[in-house]
Amino acid sequence: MKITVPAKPYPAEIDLTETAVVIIDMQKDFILPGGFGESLGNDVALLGAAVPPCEELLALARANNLLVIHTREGHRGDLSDVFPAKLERCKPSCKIGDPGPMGRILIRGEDGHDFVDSLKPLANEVVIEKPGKGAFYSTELDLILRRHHIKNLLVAGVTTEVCVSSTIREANDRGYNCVVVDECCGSYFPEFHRVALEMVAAQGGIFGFVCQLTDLTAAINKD
Ligand code: TIU
Repeated sequence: MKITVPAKPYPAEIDLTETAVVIIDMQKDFILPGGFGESLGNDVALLGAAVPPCEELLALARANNLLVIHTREGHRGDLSDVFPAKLERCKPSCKIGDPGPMGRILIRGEDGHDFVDSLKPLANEVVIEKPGKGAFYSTELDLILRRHHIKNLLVAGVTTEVCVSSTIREANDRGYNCVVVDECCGSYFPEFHRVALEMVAAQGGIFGFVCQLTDLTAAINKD
């Protein structure tokens, strides 16, 4: 089913049968106090605003049988997949692997590494465990998308200028058509959110499209 979504820099025409929803890193470690995001000195409350729109997007995707991909940033318990630069840089108050109120920071299997309660995947949805910022780096994401003949990505998650932007750029170079859903993304820096999305849509859509959730919902529910 082809739909036309009002978007920047111009309406995005996408075939829903070739479209996946990719929700980036909606993990407690970034969104709740006591996790990785807070250890970097951020006010994590700023990301909470993206949760209800992501819930809506997830419901929309499930109602329309779209492929849903959830990604999680995190590492092995022995830290064998973390480069020293990532461990040391940012001078965090707690390092990756240190104990925190939600378990060891950014370690797979710990509570903080898991998704926030309202955005947990269903059994039939894909979870991509990623060691980097971009969701294609060192993961099976490209393989899974190609296996499902996906050409378009509806992109959501946190943070807009870090993992969301890295993923969009990686996706763009691999030939995917990204439509970023504005309210479904969030940043510790509202200005960075705005500018990161402007960068996506600038120059005629150099990295993709940016749409509003209400417009996407209306376009999908039109038929
Ligand atoms: N620090 C920050 O803004 N983000 C990250 O470290 N990871 C993600 O964006 N997921």
